[in-house]
Amino acid sequence: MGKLVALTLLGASLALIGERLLAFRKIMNASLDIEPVEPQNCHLIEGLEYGSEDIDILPSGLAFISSGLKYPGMPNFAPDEPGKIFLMDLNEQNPKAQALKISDGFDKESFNPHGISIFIGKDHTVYLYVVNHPHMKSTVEIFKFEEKQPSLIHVKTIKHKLLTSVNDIVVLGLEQFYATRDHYSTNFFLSLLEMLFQLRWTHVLFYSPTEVKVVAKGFISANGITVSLDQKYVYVADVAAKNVHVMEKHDNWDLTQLKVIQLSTHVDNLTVDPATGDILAGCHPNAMKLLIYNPENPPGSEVLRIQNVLSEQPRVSTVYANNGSVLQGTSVASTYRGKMLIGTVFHKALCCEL
Ligand SMILES: [Ca+2]
Ligand SMILES: [Ca+2]
Repeated sequence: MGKLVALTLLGASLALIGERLLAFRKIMNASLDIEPVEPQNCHLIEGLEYGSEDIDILPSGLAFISSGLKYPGMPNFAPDEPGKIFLMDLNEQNPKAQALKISDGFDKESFNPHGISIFIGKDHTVYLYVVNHPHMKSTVEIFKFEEKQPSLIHVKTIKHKLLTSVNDIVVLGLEQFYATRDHYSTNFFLSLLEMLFQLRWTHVLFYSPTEVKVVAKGFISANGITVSLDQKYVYVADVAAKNVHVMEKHDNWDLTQLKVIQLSTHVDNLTVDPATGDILAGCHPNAMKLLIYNPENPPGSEVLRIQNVLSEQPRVSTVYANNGSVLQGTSVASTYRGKMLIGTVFHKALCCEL
């Protein structure tokens, strides 16, 4: 009798896992064809061969790019190379990417940069905040940007027990930021189960030296985060739920959800077009191909523009789409004066005219 029960339970578990795997393939858009969309004059950026996961651009047109992310389950073609931050001047006719020198006293060997966010101080000092995963932990590194001899001076490492599995940040004060957590479990296989069963266990955190708190919950995998031009609204991408949450920011830093913009693609990092306030979303149209990487059939790329974010019916349009023949695994797109810089998790970066 015991064996019968065990067999029944085993059969039921296998059936459940089988059903979940089929559902998961569907959720991950495993067999999706991509209609190409290409703006004018796109060219690949030299020097950014191993990813350009997140991009943030100064009002002057200088772009910071995080490169070389090592992330469990994702391909990485330079596993022994430390990550870097690159700089590009988008005012140049043919902008090139240059790796920024980082000051001594910071462990560059274990640098594993992920989401980034610029903060400009009252005295116009430029700071770059970087989500770092040294030895697969999560910290937030604060760097001061020296423009004359372009370099990053390491200012501080922020660690906190709640700063776990951090994906992206948006900085709104000298040491005040929102951070997304992309997995609840720190074990890779358990975190895959979270995705498989679509568990809404991740959140957005507010960090300051005096207060650290969860300000929004219920995401399957909270990923990119950014703020509206007037800093009244915070936009959060849930990569596994394929949507963007529009949240209202309150004086005590709490967030309340205004709406969810449902998409049909896996949304990674978000930026805001400084000219229009539109959201630009770097997306993974067929995320299954990211997890099971095959160079013969690589993951594609997609960039969406979301206009009239606060209106009843925001307008969503595709500004870039490629099946992976040019660009694989888009994670971000950021604009400056008619130029769009598109970054990827582990592949190259592309600059296009809009
Ligand atoms: Ca970011
Ligand atoms: Ca991300």
